[in-house]
Amino acid sequence: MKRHFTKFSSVLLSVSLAASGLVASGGELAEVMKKRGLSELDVVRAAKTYNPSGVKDEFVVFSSAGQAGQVIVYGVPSMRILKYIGVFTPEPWQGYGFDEESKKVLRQGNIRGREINWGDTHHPALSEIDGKYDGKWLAINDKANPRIAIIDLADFETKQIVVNPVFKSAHGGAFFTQNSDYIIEACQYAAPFDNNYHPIEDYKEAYRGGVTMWKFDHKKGKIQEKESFTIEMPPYMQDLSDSGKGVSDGWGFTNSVNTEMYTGGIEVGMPPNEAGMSRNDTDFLHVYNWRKLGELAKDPKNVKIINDHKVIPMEIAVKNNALFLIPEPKSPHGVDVSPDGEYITVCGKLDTHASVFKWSKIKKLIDSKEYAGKDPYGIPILDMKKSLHGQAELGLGPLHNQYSNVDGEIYTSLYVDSQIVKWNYKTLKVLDKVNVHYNVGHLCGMEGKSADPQGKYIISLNKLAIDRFQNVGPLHPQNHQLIDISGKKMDLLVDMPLPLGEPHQAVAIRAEKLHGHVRYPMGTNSRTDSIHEGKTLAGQERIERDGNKVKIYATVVRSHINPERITVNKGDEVTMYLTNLERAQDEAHGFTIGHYNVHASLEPGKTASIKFTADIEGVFPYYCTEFCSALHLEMMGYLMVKDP
Ligand code: CUK
Ligand code: CUA
Repeated sequence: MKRHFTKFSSVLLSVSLAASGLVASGGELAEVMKKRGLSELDVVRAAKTYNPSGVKDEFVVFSSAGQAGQVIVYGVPSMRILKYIGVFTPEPWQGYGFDEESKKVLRQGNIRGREINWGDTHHPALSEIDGKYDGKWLAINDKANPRIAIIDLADFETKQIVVNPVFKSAHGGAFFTQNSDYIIEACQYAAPFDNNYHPIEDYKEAYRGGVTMWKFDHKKGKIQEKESFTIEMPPYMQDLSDSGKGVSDGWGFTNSVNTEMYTGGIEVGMPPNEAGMSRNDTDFLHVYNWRKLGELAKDPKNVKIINDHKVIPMEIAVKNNALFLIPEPKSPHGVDVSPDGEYITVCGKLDTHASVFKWSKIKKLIDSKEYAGKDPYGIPILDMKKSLHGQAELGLGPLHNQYSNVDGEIYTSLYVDSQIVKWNYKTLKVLDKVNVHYNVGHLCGMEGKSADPQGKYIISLNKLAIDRFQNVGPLHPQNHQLIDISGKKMDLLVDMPLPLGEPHQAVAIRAEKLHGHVRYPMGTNSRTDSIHEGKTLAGQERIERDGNKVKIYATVVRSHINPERITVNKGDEVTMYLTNLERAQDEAHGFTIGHYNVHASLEPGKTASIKFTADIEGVFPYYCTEFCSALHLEMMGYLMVKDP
């Protein structure tokens, strides 16, 4: 049953409490309000976010977990955390990094033979069809080690990690194109595309930026590395990006930060001690025709192969009228394309204005080859004024934008002012501002960057929490604040501490679009979605030995682990396949053997395996790690390791 408290009403409250067997009078509510020091407005706000037991949320948010390298899932409006998803960092609850199947996924993220056990996640993105979220796949980038991970929203597990073969860092991803043909990942800090040493003095010649277009197979949910390509760009520190949609479908837009090409200490071609990276009043918005470039990349004549990866040189992109620059206010953060694809809003954090570019104006300049000049690399520059629809003065430190279901309505975060501003990108009028606590980075609308924004709420992803929560030491949780945008004035409803890394960006989807499974087909390897070679049914449990290799085919079901005794010789290489025979919803078991640093989470139907060398002698209890039934503690056995 869904209950809506739109207005404080003691009559309604006492009726519904009476229905649950509790009796509350208006007097009791007044007493609680008095005791807790709540105003009537507080109670209304609480009622707008409160979910009675069993009631679910209207929206689901996928938030980056920053330096934790994970994804955080929570519901709106309740702001209840539902899950952490292991992505670039091992996560023991899910067995992620502790069973063999997930280790294989994590190892896809090895770079030049090195295992990397963390990530700096920034921008999650939901897969799209016609620019609308379809609830199938989630992609997220790692800025520190330029990688993209793909999470399957059928089971909320990470299925693939790809390493960018030419970038050395990547901040401007992940962004799906409107039919999920590609995922955009822009480089950040320019570096040589090859893996060799090049002195910083060679910055202009040997260092490069760019945008990688990862080819995405939407059906399989897999990035196709061989069909992906990178568009070479000058060493301008390309940054946040967005894909065109609707009228601008086929094009991509990427900001840049350091068109001065300042390199710190030694400034290339410039006298030292200048203001460095923000000396110029403008940086460049990169505009590129990824669809055309994707066609060009199929012909070997048009690409350089670097680290086994296709790179389209700048000259080729320019020659084919597929790469342009437009001056934009310096040090920009977000570039956000409107739901219809016609307006492109850029916020430069050192400028108080938001700049709204108009696609039809840009397209006209491109089609008529009307250029204002060329950059040092020969890329045509389009006139800023002629590309602009207009600018709006918003406040200090505008960063990112989200859209709502009202035509022309846009919401922008103001980092320095610690505010969210609501304005209209067509009329360029500011409509409302609300204070947030404190220093907002990204903001998250409900499907707020899709072709079909839902309105209703904005979440402010604040960089600082300062005094909002209980002091838990010098490292504070971050603060996500839920704002009701359904009225004329914005109303800040509630704070939620986010205690797992810095959630740079979050994306929200209508909950009804998600169709998570509750069980796997029996014997499934969840990381590959195929039947596991170690699938074991009841009665098939066995121990096989081949020399010093021991394979155990085991089952788990309430309330036994079968087999219950395993004896091996010291030095044996042990692989244990575990199949959860349960079909009941939520009947997960876990499995571990003490001292061997292994753990598997076994959801109904899943087969996972653990592998180790039995190099220490002794008796090691193994047991189920999920409290699964009244006989949970009895779900155990012994691994006996003897010196032969
Ligand atoms: S972001 Cu990642 S550091 Cu997306 Cu605003 Cu600034
Ligand atoms: Cu199975 Cu506890």
